[in-house]
Amino acid sequence: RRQKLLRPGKSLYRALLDSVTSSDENVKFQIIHEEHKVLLQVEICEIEGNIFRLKIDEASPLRARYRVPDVLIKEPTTQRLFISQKEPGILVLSSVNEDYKLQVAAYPFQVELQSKGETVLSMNSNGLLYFEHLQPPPSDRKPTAENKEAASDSSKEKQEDLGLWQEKFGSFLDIKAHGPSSVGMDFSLHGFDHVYGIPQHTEALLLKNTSDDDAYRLYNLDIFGHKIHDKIGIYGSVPLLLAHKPNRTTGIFWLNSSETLVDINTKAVAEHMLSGSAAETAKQRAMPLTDVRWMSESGIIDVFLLMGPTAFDIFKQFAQLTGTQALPPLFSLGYHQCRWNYEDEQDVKAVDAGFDEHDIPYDVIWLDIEHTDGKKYFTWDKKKFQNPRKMQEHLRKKKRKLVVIVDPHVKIDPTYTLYSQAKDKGYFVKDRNGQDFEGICWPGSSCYLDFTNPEVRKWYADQFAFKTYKGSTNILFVWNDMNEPSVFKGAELTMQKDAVHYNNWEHREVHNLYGFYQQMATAEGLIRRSSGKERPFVLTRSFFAGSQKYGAVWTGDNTAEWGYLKISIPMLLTISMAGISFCGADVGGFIGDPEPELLVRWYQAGAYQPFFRGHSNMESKRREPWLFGEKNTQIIREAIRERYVLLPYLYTLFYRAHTAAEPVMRPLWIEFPGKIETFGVENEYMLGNALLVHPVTEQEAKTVSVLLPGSEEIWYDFRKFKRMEDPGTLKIPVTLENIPVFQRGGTVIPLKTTAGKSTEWMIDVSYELHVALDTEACAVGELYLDDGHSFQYLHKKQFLYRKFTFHKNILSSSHTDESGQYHTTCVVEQVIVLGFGQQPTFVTACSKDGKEKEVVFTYNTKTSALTLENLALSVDADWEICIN
Ligand code: MIG
Repeated sequence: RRQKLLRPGKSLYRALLDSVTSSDENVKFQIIHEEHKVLLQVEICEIEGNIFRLKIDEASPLRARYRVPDVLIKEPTTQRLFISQKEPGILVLSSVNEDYKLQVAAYPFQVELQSKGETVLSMNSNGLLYFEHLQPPPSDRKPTAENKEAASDSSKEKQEDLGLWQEKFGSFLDIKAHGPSSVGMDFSLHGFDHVYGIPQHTEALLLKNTSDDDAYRLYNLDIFGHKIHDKIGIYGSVPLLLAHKPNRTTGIFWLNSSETLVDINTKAVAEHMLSGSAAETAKQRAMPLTDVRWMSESGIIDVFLLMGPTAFDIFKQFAQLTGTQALPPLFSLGYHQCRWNYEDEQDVKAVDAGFDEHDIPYDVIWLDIEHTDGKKYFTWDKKKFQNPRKMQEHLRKKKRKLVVIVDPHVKIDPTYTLYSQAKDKGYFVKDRNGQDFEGICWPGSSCYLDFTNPEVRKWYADQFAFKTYKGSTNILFVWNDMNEPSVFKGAELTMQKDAVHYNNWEHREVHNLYGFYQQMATAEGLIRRSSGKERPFVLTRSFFAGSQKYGAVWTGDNTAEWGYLKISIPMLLTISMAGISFCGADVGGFIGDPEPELLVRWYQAGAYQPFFRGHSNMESKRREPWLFGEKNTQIIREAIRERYVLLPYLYTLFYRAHTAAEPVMRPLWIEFPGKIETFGVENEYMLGNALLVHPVTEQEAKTVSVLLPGSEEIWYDFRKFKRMEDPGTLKIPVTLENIPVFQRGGTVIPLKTTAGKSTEWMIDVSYELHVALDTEACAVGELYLDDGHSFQYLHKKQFLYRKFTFHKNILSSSHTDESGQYHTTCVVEQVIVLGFGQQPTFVTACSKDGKEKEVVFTYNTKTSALTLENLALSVDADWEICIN
């Protein structure tokens, strides 16, 4: 509210260019506010890989202001910026290669960033730089004339209205011990009118213009039954915004973990073009411009400008700062069966058996909060789960896993060891009076572990040790819920902002980091219980920038309605673009009961999304896939089997996300950055670069409109292999059997020839390659393979990273990365070449040792698909198939 009083206009900040100093690390200078005369310190640096960082803090704050720790994976490597011009009123900084220039105008203070002469973005051009310097509390001030006035009744009211030192939310009082400390700034993105990112909201892919009181809010909250098409903050936030135009993508990463609002305003502005001859008058044309205004409750201004220039460069730049997606254990890419709750050991056994009975693959069964003894996490309800180890041994024999929930609130109960230990050690968040903060959650009165404290995280990680966590085994993995944190009866159902954390930081500073830290500690615990050998799996509801390093996220409590299925696509795309590839939405919709058709459609969509879990609320009817009649069971079975067959491709995509920061699930525009018609598409998406998926999200749909982008592309029906008519928007007939999926010409997709009961049952199943030819009759693709669960791929280079190339009628298999070695007896059994011009006369396969054999093939003249059979070519060897 205070920041909003500052309207666009001339900034009152002046840069004091005499104060400029420069070093290898950065360029620093001060700026002063013309009215209240407080000095701010500005620091600008260039980071290797086309990234610029701008920091603004008070030159001499009353006390240190919060700087977000632990999100950046390391101190970024800087490159020297040169002062290429310094005159009264202007300072120009150049990057080493002179590709980039930063123009700093002294008054009003503004910074403009140019790339090869093109202005990409400017800062404070609307004069919305806002920085509340810390002040002594009113009671400490000497009664000067000014303060006397401030103490007068009317202005005191005004101060309270604006919440400077305290604020009321209903019955909650937030006392701001350190007073007002809000920061903000505006950015203008030149030539851009498509902006994306800043999850998590139940909103469209393209960010919309905001109006007063309708900003995108980044504040992690547990909002049960949240609406769709809303900019309120839900469970997680990543303050990364992407802007795109045909020849460039740019990113703004606003590193601040306090409550943050983002205003967006896209408009057309007149651009003056000077024409060649002086005689001609200047012409005007309309240019798009997007203004983005960030406002945070506290902390400092610390912003990273990611200069791309491509979307994939942005993903790399963001990963360079915050890390890449952790490589998931293979089982976690299978199907997960969850419910609040699977009641007891018999229930677990019965559901597990149900999957076998109905011949549906699945990897993991989940236990929600009711499995515990009175919501005391790390314990078991002794009646319902008398022998959790035995239950896990049973699942282990079936080659399946168990995930249990572990929430961050701790029941106040002196007989509960977790509580009494944490209490003794002082590991809980405190209230403003220094007592342990108490809130209500599932167990009743609870305290909240202070995960911002590294010592608490270490201790927490140790709780996952097998000997400490009684009844746990190495097939048990973890789900962190309620970690916004959720506090029943708290303001907005979360922790008071004036609660106090480690090092005396108020909760308001760290709020959006709370879940990030819990998942970090949990993942560390799972790694440590295996002595560093095994990859963890941890699902979290709350997240922040960098959460990708610790596991998976899901979109929380969605509702079993068509609109929620539809919105899940842009929501997952937005989370994916923000670095978190391993994401999913509850299949079926958590709240309520989906009609069978909706459930079927949700399975079909989920099967082609990164994290694939069916889940349902306590009040919802049971929803195991076989409860909706034989026909629906059959269709769901088919959807899940398609997922399992596709796992080699999906796992390879995750390896790319892990090593090269490429999102697994991607909006069309990042694959077709020059095609404007793709920029707003959110009803279909790419899975990797090879598959285009168009979920059906309308009831009783008979057809869907599919955009197959790229005039020079060829697209194939993924199941029927036939080439689609020319690209463009096609009306595709659909039945309930499946959803439209297409393979892009020029790609090779590795698949398994058949699905098994779980991923572990499929280790030896042979492979099949789908080679889809482009206009040049070429294709390339990859396969990544390792043991699927350990860190040996990293420490011992035990992996296979293969490349398949189709060129001049020869399909060859070779190394992508020779440093990796992994032995497998698996073979490529079958190859299907899509879009093959004519019936071949003969086909031979030769291995590198010169052995040649003839290959059996069939050619379908209708679809132009050539199928090569009984190949038995080793996955880990080089070979060639020649088609004549
Ligand atoms: O609001 O643990 O989003 O997946 O089943 C209820 C019970 C608390 C919220 C999670 C949901 C989970 C449920 N939890």
